[in-house]
Amino acid sequence: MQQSANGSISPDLAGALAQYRDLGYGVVRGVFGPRDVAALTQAFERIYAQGLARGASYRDRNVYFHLADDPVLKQIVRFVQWPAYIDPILAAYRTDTRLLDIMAPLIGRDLKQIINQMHWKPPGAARADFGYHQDVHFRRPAEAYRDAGNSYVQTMIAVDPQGPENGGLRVYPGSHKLGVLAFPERGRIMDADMSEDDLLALGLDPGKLVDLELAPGDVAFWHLGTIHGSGANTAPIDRRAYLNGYVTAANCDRGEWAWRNGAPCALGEPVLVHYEDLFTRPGPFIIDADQA
Ligand SMILES: O=C(O)CCC(=O)C(=O)O
Repeated sequence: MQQSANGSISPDLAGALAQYRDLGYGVVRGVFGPRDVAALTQAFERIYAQGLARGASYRDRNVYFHLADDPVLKQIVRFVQWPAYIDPILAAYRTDTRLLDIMAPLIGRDLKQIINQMHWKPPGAARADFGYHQDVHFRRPAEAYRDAGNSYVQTMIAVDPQGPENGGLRVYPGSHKLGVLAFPERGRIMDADMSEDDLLALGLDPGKLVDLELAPGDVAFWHLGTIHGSGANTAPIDRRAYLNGYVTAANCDRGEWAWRNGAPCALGEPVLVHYEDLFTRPGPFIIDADQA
């Protein structure tokens, strides 16, 4: 528990918040306990099985399953966007007070949610990298995200232990102060390997990169401008992570409400987040492998 009953901030959380402001990322240890991790693990297993059973990428309004043909494992579910619409356990964690306790000192207590995403890197998957990037490039249309640098924070709950061996997150400390960088064009970040050449092309020193070592239940969080990526899973365990990104509601025209004045908001009929055709082509529909 990071905050005391009177709302004061624990030294651990204070340290992580200070590091976020200084270096663009923070980690709070043990935010979620073994029961939470067990519930999340089961949810990941449920949703993964649903994805594989469909056999192809799939959309139903904001819910999107992304399957990939892996050269080694044949077919994997790489990520699912907005599973909280279809799974009450995942819905409960997106508005968990323990996440609000980390967000509130940074972006307030009236928050919308822009990202709700599950990531898997099954052991042995040959293609599971996320190339280096800054999330700011994906907050589109830009005019819908006002004062983005001060208003938006991405969070990630570790479900499995994670580090460089199983494709954990690697960050470039201080990069949130470098502005919006022109990364070399290499297609979608989920199709690009985590190449240090991208950093060299920007005049940055790959020697400064830091691997985040997380235990199940730890929460990492980072700034919209923080350069990060993640590599292959060469370990015998999965690397599963539950990502939720929040924004100060007054500064964003998109997203689902997460908390109003600190009170959790349930999901209802989907609103516009990323899927531009939500109202004209809601689905459900299968997406061919070459279009996914
Ligand atoms: O799961 C990962 O390692 C990738 C996370 C990421 O890059 C992102 O959410 O922007």
